[in-house]
Amino acid sequence: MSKPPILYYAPTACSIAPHIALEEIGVAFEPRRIDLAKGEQASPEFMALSPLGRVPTMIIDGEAVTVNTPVHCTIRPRALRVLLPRNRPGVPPPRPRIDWTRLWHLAFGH
Ligand SMILES: N[C@@H](CCC(=O)N[C@@H](CS)C(=O)NCC(=O)O)C(=O)O
Repeated sequence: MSKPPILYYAPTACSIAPHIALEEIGVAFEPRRIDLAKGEQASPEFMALSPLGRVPTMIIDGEAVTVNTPVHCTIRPRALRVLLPRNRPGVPPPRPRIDWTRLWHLAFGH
C-alpha cells in the first residue's frame, strides 16, 4: 500500500467491517461516503469503480477492489503484522489458526 487507500463506505452498511479494520491497524486511508438512500451507488462515476454499485469498494494504488473478503485479504498482511502478539524470548511465535480477517468479515459483514 504505497498510497493511502480510498474506502468507499456507507454508514450502517457492511463496509463498516473494513472501516473498523483499517482504523484498528492504523492504516491511513481516505474514507469517502456513499449515500445509499440517495442512490449514489448507482452513479456512473461509482459504477465505473464498482460495477455492481456496492460498498465496500476500496481503491488501492489506483486499482479498485470490491466485496468485503477481497478487501480484507488485501489489508491482511498489514493486519497480521500489527495485531498478532509479538514474539517473546523463549516462546515460539504464535501461528494464526484461523484467518481472522475472514472471521471478521463473517461477523460484521455478510
Ligand atoms: N457480499 C458483498 C455485499 C456488498 C453489499 O451488498 N453492500 C451493500 C451494503 S451492505 C450495498 O452496497 N448495497 C447497495 C445496493 O445494493 O444498492 C460484500 O461482502 O461486500
